Amino acid sequence: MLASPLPKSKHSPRERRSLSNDTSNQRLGLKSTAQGNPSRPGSPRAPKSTASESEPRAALLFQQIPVLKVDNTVLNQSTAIARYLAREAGLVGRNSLEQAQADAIVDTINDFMNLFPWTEKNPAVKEKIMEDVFANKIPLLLDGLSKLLGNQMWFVGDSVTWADFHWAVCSITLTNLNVDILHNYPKLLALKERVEALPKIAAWIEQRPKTPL
Ligand SMILES: N[C@@H](CCC(=O)N[C@@H](CS)C(=O)NCC(=O)O)C(=O)O
Repeated sequence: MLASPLPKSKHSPRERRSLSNDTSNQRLGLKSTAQGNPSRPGSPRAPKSTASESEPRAALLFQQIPVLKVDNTVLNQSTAIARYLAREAGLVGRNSLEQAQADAIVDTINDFMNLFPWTEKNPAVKEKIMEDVFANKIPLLLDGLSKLLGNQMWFVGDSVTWADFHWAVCSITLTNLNVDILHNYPKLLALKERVEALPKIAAWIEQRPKTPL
């Protein structure tokens, strides 16, 4: 991924990186979810990406981050990037329905995360919206996700998908904003911890650059 001197992201670089690294089931020590493994010729097992901390904003087609360079192709839109990486890694779901279920979870989480006033400049307005989102909106998300998960290990089917990864990442943002927010959702907390305990994810968390975000 490219980093550029733009305003702070709603997801930290570390969180975004956690979506885009070491995601294949094989590399995670899990059985493959069959769909999306790049067995076709010319399709890289893991996308080659190049990054530059000093890439100028003007070089970005839409002047937004994140972007992912795969060879000579530049992909924008974080969800499209995450879905591409998940597809390459076999983490999108075993069949078309599972893939739609995973997509729906990611889109739902994004809908709620987008309610936060990430770019609001006025502190008083920002605080008021934050309070409203935490009081009236986030409980809907957490209740729904908790019911959806039930007693399953993973959100979709019987193996991890990028929907679980997305939850693990976004739940960090939520708890950074409100440390108590998951206290009443032990199953969702346990899911986040399950993702973070996957051997390759745990290894990456250990070795990744330590940043303030
Ligand atoms: N829907 C896009 C949103 C991208 C976006 O808003 N990026 C922000 C940082 S989180 C940005 O680059 N803002 C700079 C600007 O718009 O000037 C995505 O998910 O990638």
